[in-house]
Amino acid sequence: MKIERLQTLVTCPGRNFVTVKITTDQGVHGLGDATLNGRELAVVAYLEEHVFPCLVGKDPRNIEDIWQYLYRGAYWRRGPVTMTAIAAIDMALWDILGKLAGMPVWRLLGGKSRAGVMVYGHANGRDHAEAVEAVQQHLEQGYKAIRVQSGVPGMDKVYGVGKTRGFYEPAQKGLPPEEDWDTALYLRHTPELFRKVREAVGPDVHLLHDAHHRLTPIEAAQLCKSLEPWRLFWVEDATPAENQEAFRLIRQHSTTPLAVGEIFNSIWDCKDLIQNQLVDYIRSTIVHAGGITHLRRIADFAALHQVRTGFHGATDLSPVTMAAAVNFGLWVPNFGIQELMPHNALTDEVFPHAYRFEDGHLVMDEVPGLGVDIDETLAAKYPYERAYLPVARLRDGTLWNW
Ligand code: CS2
Ligand code: MG
Repeated sequence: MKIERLQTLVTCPGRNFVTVKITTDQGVHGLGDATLNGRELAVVAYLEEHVFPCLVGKDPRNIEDIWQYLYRGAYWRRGPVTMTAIAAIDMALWDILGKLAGMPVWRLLGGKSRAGVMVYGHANGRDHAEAVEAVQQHLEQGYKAIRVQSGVPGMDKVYGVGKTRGFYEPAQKGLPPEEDWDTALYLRHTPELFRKVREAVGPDVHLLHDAHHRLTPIEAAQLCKSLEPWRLFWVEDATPAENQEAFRLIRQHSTTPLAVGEIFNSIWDCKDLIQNQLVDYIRSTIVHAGGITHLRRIADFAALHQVRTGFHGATDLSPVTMAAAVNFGLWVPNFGIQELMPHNALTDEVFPHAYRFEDGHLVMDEVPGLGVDIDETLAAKYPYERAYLPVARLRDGTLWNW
């Protein structure tokens, strides 16, 4: 059996997605997500110009060898573009293998460890009252875990709060929008948000929050300590993680659980965080961290240190990644939680899939492969439109972490 054709399918049903389609000489095809929000065409070029020519004729069942070939063979290792490209190929090969075996990928990985994958939804509001209301709406929809973000008086835009109620898509067409950030205001108002939410929902609902890389280590320690009375499930991206050691300072001041990793692209980005117990959940995703093959290594390493998975699941990860994440989440023994920002209806139409939301979890029918496909005719109706994530500046104009 040989790889006969490799394609990138770029579509924009409300936001850009890049999908790899690999077809074998026996007509079996597999899909992989190659979407890197704001840098989509860099991955397309990496795949089409440098990866695809090397893979034609290879046996698609040799997933590990192809992974090593793309990782070591490039000479230049790691980075979001490279590891997203490798991830897309890897996902597509697992999809093909499942179809050949007549099994879902979760069964190839080792079968089900749970019936469904607990997810957390995004409740956000322009002020605390709207945020509390959004949390209650998510409870009515059946969510057991809810991320809560709100506006901050004195700041016109804050991460995680959409212009319109509910749906929040950070990438915007045109050049990167610029947003202000004021850490002091955020630190002053966030504990009060969670006092109100906890008061409204009681002790049993899992509440999460994303600080989105905005704080210095000591500011992150202050935030996490101030949130302890409201017993969060986690605070995410409390401080930028290039310096993994920075999390030790947070740990010295707070027992609020920590999650990090959605922008990581290899085990090397999180090795020290995991082995030193500096985090509780690892958020690296299948689409940005080298695919199922590499995420399996990260998850197994994390399991040795009682760190659990908490994979990223924003709208800029396509239903192909979400299908792979549900397969992975059904199997992985040290599962923690899966993020779910539902895609818009058109995206779900472009990418028909077998996972569905049920009682706060994602469940999946037993279908061969990843359980997702792409309607190429419909996808072609929505061409790529350049879009960027915003940038943030402090009040004095300093370029900061968005
Ligand atoms: C966020 C993401 O979902 C999250 O936790 O951090 O929405 C992130 O801002 C986007 O995925 C960036 O593309
Ligand atoms: Mg995040």
